[in-house]
Amino acid sequence: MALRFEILGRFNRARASQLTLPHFVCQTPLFMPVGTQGTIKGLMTSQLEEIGCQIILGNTYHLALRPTSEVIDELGGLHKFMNWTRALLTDSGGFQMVSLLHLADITEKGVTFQSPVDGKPMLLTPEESIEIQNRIGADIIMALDDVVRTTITGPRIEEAMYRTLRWIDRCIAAHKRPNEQNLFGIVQGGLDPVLRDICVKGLVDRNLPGDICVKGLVDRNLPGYAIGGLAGGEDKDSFWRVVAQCTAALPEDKPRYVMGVGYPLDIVVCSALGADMYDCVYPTRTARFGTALVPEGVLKLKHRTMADDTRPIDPTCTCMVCKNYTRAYIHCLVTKDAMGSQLLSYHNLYYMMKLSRDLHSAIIEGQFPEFVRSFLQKMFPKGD
Ligand code: PRF
Ligand code: ZN
Repeated sequence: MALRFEILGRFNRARASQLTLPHFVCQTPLFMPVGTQGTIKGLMTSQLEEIGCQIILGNTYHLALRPTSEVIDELGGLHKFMNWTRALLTDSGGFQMVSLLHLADITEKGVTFQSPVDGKPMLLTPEESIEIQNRIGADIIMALDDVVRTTITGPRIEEAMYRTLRWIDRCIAAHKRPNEQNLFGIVQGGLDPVLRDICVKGLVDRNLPGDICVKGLVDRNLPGYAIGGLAGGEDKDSFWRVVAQCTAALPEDKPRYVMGVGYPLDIVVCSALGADMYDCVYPTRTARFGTALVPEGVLKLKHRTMADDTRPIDPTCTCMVCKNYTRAYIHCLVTKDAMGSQLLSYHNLYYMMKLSRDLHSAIIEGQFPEFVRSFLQKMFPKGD
């Protein structure tokens, strides 16, 4: 196994851990910024280090189209290609195809889609997704899963959950680098507690191939688990209920990753429920639309009241942007110059990394309830 997961502190169900990956030692709870094309839009890797990013995401689907996994492999892997020495995680590609290309079609073989490059039909199988991810070389790779919207109902949800379980076996069999890369399984099952339960149990039963497994002595289970299929428009109550159910059923000694979650409030709640890792385009995407994340919620830099505001984005923030620039300056740049979204992305990721660090230390220091109370108080001062 290419991972060590040590729990350093707990508060009820919340955990703070040290996650040792081949390229970096990470502290959880942890937000992972998303870089689709081998970059976090607008930021250099040296800035990501400065911000405190520990692990970032790449997408198999985007990287496989351009520059292609063969090119990345030839150039020495994604770490070298993008000049990033810390940890990387790649998503398997199916979710991106289904969410971006509505033409994607899922069969038992895999996900079929029309290539955006030349319009030809292409098929991504579980084996191919893993082969590509083995070539890209990230520290954590994700199983190909069958993702359906949580807002649909009917037999399709059950079909997708069982298919995800069948595909994990094909992913495990195809994985050629289990000592260098960690394959995470993904829990599906929509909002149905029975389906979620079957999926968690099914994944926990899966073993990586290896030497004779003496029960209790050699751990051949998957190195980590993700909770998928959420953050797609379901109500918060259902979302938190599924996360609570899955975290309660997943093994204590493995990292738990809630996919596609990136609102600060959701990260705080999911961490209280025992989740450890998160990813989302939200902080960087919202930055490109002129929105900054602040303890009170969000600050819209496009708003005309910003035009002569000489304060930093967040007077309590210690980031490079808040130390050096005014709201008035960013207001002036936003939508007119790329520098506007770069400065906002920098601040927003700094905010997410500080939130991760604060959660980690609050749990370790036994101050988690106080931290949550103060976080909620700032975000909802009227108590609503
Ligand atoms: N599966 C995969 N990637 C994902 C998700 C998922 O369910 C989500 C949740 N909607 C975000 N990214 N493979
Ligand atoms: Zn700042």
